[in-house]
Amino acid sequence: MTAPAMTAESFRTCEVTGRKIHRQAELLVRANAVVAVVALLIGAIAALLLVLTRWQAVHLLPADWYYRLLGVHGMNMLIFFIIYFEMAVLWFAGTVLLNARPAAPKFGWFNFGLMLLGTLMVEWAQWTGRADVLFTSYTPLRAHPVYYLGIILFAVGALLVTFQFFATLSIAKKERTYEGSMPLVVYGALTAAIIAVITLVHGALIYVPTFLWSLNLMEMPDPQVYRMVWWALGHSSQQINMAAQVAIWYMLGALTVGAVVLNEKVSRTAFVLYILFISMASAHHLLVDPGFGPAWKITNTSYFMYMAVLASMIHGFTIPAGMELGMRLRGYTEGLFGWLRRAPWGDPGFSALVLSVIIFGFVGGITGVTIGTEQINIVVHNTLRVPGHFHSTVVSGTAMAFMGVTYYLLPLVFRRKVAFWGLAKIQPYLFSLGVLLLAMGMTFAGSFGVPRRHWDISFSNAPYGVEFTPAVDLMLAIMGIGGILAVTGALIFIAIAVKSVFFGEKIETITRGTAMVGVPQGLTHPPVHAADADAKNEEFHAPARGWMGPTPGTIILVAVFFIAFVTYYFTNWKLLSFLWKVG
Ligand code: HEM
Ligand SMILES: [Cu+2]
Repeated sequence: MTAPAMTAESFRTCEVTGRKIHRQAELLVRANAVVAVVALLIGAIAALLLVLTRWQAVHLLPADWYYRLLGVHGMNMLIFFIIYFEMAVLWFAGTVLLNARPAAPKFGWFNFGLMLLGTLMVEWAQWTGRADVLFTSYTPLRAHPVYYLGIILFAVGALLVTFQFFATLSIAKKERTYEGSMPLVVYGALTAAIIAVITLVHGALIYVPTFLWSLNLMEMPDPQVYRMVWWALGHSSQQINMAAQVAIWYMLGALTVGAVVLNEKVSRTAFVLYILFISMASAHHLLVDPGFGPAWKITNTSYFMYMAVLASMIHGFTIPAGMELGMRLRGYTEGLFGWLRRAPWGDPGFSALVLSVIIFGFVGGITGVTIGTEQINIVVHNTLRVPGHFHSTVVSGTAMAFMGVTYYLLPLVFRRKVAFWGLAKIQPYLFSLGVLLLAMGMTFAGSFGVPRRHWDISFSNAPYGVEFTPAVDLMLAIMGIGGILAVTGALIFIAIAVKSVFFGEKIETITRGTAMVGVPQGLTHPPVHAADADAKNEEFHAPARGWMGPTPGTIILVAVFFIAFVTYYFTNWKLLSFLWKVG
C-alpha cells in the first residue's frame, strides 16, 4: 500500500517558482496563518484601548480593564500572533522551500488542534477576568488553572510541530528533494526551531509547577526562581522571533531585489551564535533583582549578550549589503545609493523589509544594548522605556517582516491576488511610522521616569502626589498618535489578509514581465542578474575594488549606524553620572 503522502497527486507545481508544493503542508501553512491574523486582530483592538489609557489626557479604561487588556494584548500579540505565524513559517520552510513532503501531516493537524484548544482556554480565562496576571504571571499573582493548562497545551503543540519540522528536514534529506546544502532561509528556520526547543523546555519547567500550585497541589514557586526560569522562556522566545525574522529578511531580499548572500559561512555562523548565547541574555530581565550578584549579572548581560548582538550586527550588515550587491549585479550601479533610489519602493514586500531592518537595527538594537547594560538598567527598569524598546524590535522588526512576507505568501501559497492593492502599498509605511512614534513616545516618556504597566500616573486617589515635567504630556501624546496610526496600519493589514484569503481573486497564471494589480513585482518581474553578472561578482570580490569593497553604500549606512549607537550609549552613561552626582 502506498501512503497517500507519497503519491504525486498530493503535490502541485507552483506556476511562479516551479516548486513542488504539498497539499497538506499548504493547508497547514494556511490554517496557522489565519489564526495568527485573528490573534493580531484581538491584540490590535486591545492595543488601541491600552494606548488610549496610557495617554494620560485621554485615560480611557478603568483600572481593572487596563490590566486585563494588558494581559490580553501581551498574550495575543507576543505569543499567539507570533507563534502561529512561526508555525506557518516552519511548515513553509520545511516543505515548500525544499520541495519536500511534510512528516505526518495528520499529527500536524492534531498539534494544531492542541494549540487551538490551549489558545481558547487562555482567551476564556483572560476575558472573564480569571487571569489578570499579565502575560508574565509572576508569582505570587495567581490565575485560574485553565489559564496555565491552556498555555501548557499550546506549548506542547508547538513543541511537537517543531519536532515534526526536524523530521520533515530529515525526510527531505533522505529523499534528496533538494541539491547541495540546505538553503540559508531553511537554515535560519532550523535555528529558530532549535531555540524553540530550549525555550519550550524552560516553559514547561515553570508552567507545570505553577499550574500545580494553582490547583493547590504544590507550594507556590519562589518569586525569584520563577522570574529566572520564566525569562529563560520569555527572552529566548524573542530569539526564535529574531531567527525567523532574519530568515524572512534573506528570503524577501532574494524575492524582491535579487539579493545575494555575500558569504554563506559568515551568515550561518551568525545563526549559530544565536543558539549558543541567547539564553544567557535572559539575565537582562533580572538586573535589578536582589538574588544575584553583580559578577553574574555583568558576565551574562555583557560578554555573553554581546555575542548574540554580534550575530544581529552581522545580519544587519550582510542583508543590506546582499541587497546592494544584488541590485548592482542587475545593473543599478550608479553612485553610492543609486541601487536604493531605483529599488521597488512601491512593493510592500520590499518596503516592509527595508523598514523592518532599519527600525529594528537603529531603534530596537541600539536601545536594547544600552538598556541591557547592567549599570544603565537601573534608571530604565520598569519605565515606559522598556516597552518603547521592545515595540521597536518585536513590532517594527518581527511583525513588520511577517506582514511583508505575507504579501508574497498570499499569491504563492494562497494563490490569491493581494486585495486592496493601493492600501497594501502604503501599509508598511503607515504601520512603521506609527510604531516608530509609539516607541519614541514611550522611550522618552520613560526617560522622564514614567512607569510601564501603570494605570494612572497622576496617582489621583493617592495620599501623595507625583509630578512629571510637562514634556511628559507631549511624549505621551506622540505615543498616543503613533499608537492610533500603528493600529490603523495593523487593521489595514488584517483587512487585506482576510479579504485576499477568503474573497480574493484567484491567480491562474502569472505572465512574467507584465505588471499585475495585486501581485508584487518580485513575482511578475523576478529579479535576474545581468548576463555578465557572475564574472562581475568575481570581480567584486577582488581586492582591487578599493577599501569600501563591493558595497560602498552599505558601508556608509553602517557608519551612520555606529555613530548613532555610540552617541546614544554615551548619552546614557552621561545621564547616569548626573543621577549619581559624579559627573
Ligand atoms: C499594533 C500596534 C501596537 C500598539 C499601539 C501597542 C501598544 C501597547 C501599549 C500601549 C502597551 C502598554 C504599555 C504599558 O502600559 O506598560 C503595550 C504593551 C505590550 N505590547 Fe504592544 N502595541 C502594539 C503592537 C504589539 C505587538 C505586535 C506586539 C508583539 C508582537 C506587542 C507586544 C506587547 C507586549 C509584550 C507588551 C507588554 C505587556 C505587559 O507589560 O504585560 N505589541 N503595547
Ligand atoms: Cu529580553
